[in-house]
Amino acid sequence: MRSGLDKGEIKRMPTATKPVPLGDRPAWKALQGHFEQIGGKHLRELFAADPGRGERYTAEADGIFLDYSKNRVTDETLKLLVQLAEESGVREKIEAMFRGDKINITEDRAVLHVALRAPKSESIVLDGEDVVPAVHAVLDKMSGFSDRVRSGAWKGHTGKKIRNIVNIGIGGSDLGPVMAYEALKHYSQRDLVFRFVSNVDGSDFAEAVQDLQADETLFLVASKTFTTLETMTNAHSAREWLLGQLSDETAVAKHFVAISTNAKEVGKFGIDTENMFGFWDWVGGRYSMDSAIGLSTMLAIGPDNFRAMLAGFHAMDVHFRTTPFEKNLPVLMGLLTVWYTDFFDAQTVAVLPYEQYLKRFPAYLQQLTMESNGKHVTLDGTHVTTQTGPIYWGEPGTNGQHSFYQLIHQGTRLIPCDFIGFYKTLNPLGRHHDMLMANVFAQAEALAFGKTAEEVKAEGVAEALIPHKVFEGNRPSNTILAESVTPEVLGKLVALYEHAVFTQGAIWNIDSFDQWGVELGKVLATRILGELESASAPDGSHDSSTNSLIERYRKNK
Ligand code: G6Q
Repeated sequence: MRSGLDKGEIKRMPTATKPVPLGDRPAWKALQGHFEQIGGKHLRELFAADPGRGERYTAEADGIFLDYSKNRVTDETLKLLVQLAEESGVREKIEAMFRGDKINITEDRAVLHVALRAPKSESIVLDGEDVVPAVHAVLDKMSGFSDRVRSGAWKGHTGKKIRNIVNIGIGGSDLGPVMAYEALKHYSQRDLVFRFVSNVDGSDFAEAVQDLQADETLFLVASKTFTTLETMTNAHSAREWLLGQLSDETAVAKHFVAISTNAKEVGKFGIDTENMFGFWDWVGGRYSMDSAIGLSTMLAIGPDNFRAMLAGFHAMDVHFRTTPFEKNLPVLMGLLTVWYTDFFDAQTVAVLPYEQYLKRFPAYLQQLTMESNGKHVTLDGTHVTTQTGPIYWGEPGTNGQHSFYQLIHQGTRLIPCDFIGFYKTLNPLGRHHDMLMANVFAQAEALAFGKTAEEVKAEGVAEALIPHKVFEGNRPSNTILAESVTPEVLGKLVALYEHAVFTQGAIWNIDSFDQWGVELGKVLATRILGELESASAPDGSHDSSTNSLIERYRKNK
């Protein structure tokens, strides 16, 4: 168990976490009535009734532009959603997070990823101590180390410079680093090779190192707890692989560094704590890519670019904290998700970046959103009365168009989409970028307005085919635009989603910062592992399906 609490005990419940039950809030009741009136309205009608809608339903923060006009909302909807946010204590909850209150109540922890990107001049006091100087001390240590590796001053055991960097971590200690590396590859030092190993499946490690030389390879073991089964298994295999080539225990010091909050376990593994980059229990795994967990990112893009990314995060933090809800990007996006999830019964949200560099962004967001808001009880332990976190998924455009967009356009489900595009490409190549962006705008337009039977008929389509060629439209989307994929813009985009997730969790009154749902499987796997490896037959104490699967595996392995 990760928390310092005894089983079942929740030390304190901040007053801001005890709002009126969601269904009893006046704004919620008003939204129910309002939904009856406008839920069936078509975006065609809404646009026809308000020609200025496309300009009006927009907001911008530090160069991140959001067009939310293609959502099934009116002024009244937006007013009621903002009222819902106020009644749900979103404002107080934002302040509680930034102040360092222990809002992750089931783990009795503060939630202070915003401190990771606070400028040196700020002060955030937690348990009587300003955490900002410690954050900057780690950043400075990371910068010094990154400079040495990037310049070749850091030598491996045989005196060679490091050419390969392998990050070993999983979940929050992997998805952010992978996503950021891919997103910012354009800025990366190209003579360094980066690999990421996460899965306990040995093929992941084997493929990652099969063409690498140990004496030119640096492993970053990234684990907040330094006890995670997958990561420790991979880290031990990495050590064996290294020693298999270098045959000298002292080589470990030159080829392994740790990123962790657990100095004791790091020491036990044999990594000099001098080569450890720390962070703190108030950084949740899925909110940790801008802590020392981002060391691979810094090694790839350099300290200055990393700091620019942090500045981007911080700019969005300030926007979130200070901007009225009506113009607040994360709040608006969070509220719209609640609107579709709870009133339209939408099950999923598609995130569709029209930018190849963001190809891992949807996978990253899956953890951020679903581990945060996939909860079935409220902060006081009672069962929620509405749906909570939707399923996030997506692929970069235009690839998705030739695959699953069919269902978004003509299927029976409502799938709100977030389109993400950029004014400028990092790789100008003929007409490519205009073509890419033409597709973003075209998809959002087609989803919203569709094509009527009359329009299809007017094209001379045979009667029998008309129903097949009709696009009902009325499928909502956001369009997010920014200059180009820079470290700063990436920071802003990630923080945008972090805070949108926060807003949703605040409305649902759930703990967006714990993850108890990952525990049961871990415990069962440990027990089953013993049964798979044991020479004697297992006692058959599982259900009949699990028993026979175990038996079949034992026979055939
Ligand atoms: C994230 C979760 C989880 C965590 C991994 C890795 O919020 O807590 O994804 O990041 O389980 O944990 P360690 O970093 O402790 O190895």
